[in-house]
Amino acid sequence: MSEKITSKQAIALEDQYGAHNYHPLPVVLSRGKGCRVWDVEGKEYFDFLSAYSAVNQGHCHPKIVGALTEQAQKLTLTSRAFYNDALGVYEKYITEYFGYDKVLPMNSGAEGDETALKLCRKWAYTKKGIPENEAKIIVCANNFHGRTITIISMSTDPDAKNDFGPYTPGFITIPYNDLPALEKALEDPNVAGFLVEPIQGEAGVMVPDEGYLKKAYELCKAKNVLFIADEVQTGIARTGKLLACDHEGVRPDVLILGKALSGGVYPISAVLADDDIMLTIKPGEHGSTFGGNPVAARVAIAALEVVKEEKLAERAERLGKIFRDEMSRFAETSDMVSIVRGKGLLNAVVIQPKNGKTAWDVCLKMAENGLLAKPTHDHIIRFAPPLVISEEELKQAIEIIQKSIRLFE
Ligand code: IF1
Repeated sequence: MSEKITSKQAIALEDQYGAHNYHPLPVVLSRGKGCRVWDVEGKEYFDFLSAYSAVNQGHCHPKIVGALTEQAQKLTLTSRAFYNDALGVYEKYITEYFGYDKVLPMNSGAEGDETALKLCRKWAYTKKGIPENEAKIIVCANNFHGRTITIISMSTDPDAKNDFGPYTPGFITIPYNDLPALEKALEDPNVAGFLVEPIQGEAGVMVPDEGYLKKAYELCKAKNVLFIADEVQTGIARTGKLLACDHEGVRPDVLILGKALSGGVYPISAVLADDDIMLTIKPGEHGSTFGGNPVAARVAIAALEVVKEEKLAERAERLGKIFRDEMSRFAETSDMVSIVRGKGLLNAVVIQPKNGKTAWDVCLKMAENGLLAKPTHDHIIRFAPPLVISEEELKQAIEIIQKSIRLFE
């Protein structure tokens, strides 16, 4: 039964019956199409969050939703105790698409990261010869890889981490975008992997120096250490290439994907690697009830096809330049916007509080004016529209952003 409720009622229900682990903008959405969403009162917005880059292909893409509904009427879940007629087709498709021998299907991004960590440890003991329980994985300060106990054990964010201990050992934290620190950490012979976001999303869209990923990859190779890329947020055309690592011609040893792998219609994640790594995990050693289910398989194929058919990487590259150009020009005459940065259509604007007004107030004002975005770390606003946005729509959206900021100046 879907009774019609007002925004006020919907917010009150979530507040009373839902855990208070989020603080959303006071907007209640009930419909989406392409780069736009509508609230329950019918007000229209540009969506500049894209569900944290899960709806790169646009809301409710007909081809992806079609794949979902068609498969959902035939067979939804078998578990991996049996074969199904969609999984192998998907596995062939995605491994050829990204150029790896094998894929391991999971559901959430966090599960993808967990899978990659387990895979790295398994490889460390069975291939690299690291003594049992001694393997270490290098991670970066200000990372975001999800919410599980092990993942928050790698975190340096007190909100994500505090009061959730004890933590999983086995991680070495180094600063992001710091090659000497990586080189030094790699001197430890028990290091098995280096886990990195090609652009740090939650940290505020931190783009590393040009050449960082390539050099980091080479340093890892020289020490027989796995280069593990978390492309859950940066992957699948968001940054102007299929993968953010493609900007530097780096092919990760282990690749983690999530979010847009389903175009936002279903939780789907995947870990890709070649046989010498992936086949270290044997039957019974890892898995998931839902991972690799037939609906996910059909949805992911459709979502990846859309990325190619609609040339979303090229669009993100071209439109991202327009966004940064326009916003950088605006920043020259604005006291509130200090920095504009990003790649493709993953961008952020750093806001200097003005007259007590912060990034949160700017986001509220933008919502009022018909554009949704979310602040991160009080002073940064991430701008990441669905990649199907047109140039004309992007320009309209930029106007809303600039007009909203001007109102505080
Ligand atoms: C939340 C940010 C985005 C991710 C990377 C793994 C995961 C994520 C690089 C885990 C998830 C999300 C989750 C969301 C907020 C969020 C986020 F603000 F924290 F940084 F996207 F921008 N690796 N990122 O970014 O994927 O298990 O959630 O499917 O509310 O926690 P998941």
